[in-house]
Amino acid sequence: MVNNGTDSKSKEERDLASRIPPGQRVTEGFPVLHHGSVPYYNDMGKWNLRLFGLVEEEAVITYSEFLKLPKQEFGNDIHCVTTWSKLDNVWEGVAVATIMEKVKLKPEAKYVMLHAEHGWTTNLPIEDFLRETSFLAMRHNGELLTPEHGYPVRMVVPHLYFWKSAKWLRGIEFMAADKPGFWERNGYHMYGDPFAEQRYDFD
Ligand SMILES: Nc1nc2c(c(=O)[nH]1)N[C@H]1C(S)=C(S)[C@@H](COP(=O)(O)O)O[C@H]1N2
Ligand SMILES: [Mo]
Repeated sequence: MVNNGTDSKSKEERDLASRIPPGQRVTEGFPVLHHGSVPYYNDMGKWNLRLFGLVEEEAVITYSEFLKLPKQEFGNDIHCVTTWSKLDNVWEGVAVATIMEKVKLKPEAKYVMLHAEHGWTTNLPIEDFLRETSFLAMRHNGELLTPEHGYPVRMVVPHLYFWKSAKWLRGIEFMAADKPGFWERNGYHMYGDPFAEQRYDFD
């Protein structure tokens, strides 16, 4: 038999390798990365999540309403554009479909802008936001999100680089046309597929 270099690897090793996008290294830690400062909340009565833009009627979900929404378990592999990947994360949160029961989309809605605390934003196509695997997380690996990782609610979009997973999520805006968010205005790719290495787009 010709040795093609994979013979010595078990199926398990190959399956694992296929989950790691080109140019990524697996880390056991959970690095913290963001622009600006971590928001601290002392009055959750002031927190809400606003769904706005191309919807029939805007919706505002308060923290106590959000806590009552049905929660599900989700899994993902994190791929950060700065080349670290963290595999097998277990999250608890709210499915995007559950959130979308609060609004009726206008047919022109084709893109989403996620708005975080302090005006930070990130953009993605609406079908990527609506994907069954995308969710709004409250817990990571059994623990409540820490302030550094996005407490109380962060977006997680498993199939895109992790910068699309807005921490401290406060708003979901539905738009007709694509528009760059914070990092996208600063040279990051408009879409960010880790398997296609869509890291930066400086053209
Ligand atoms: N609100 C907000 N969310 C953000 C960011 C940010 O600067 N602000 N950075 C993004 C980037 S670049 C990455 S890699 C991940 C890091 O998440 P972590 O700190 O939980 O690892 O958050 C993303 N979400
Ligand atoms: Mo990042």
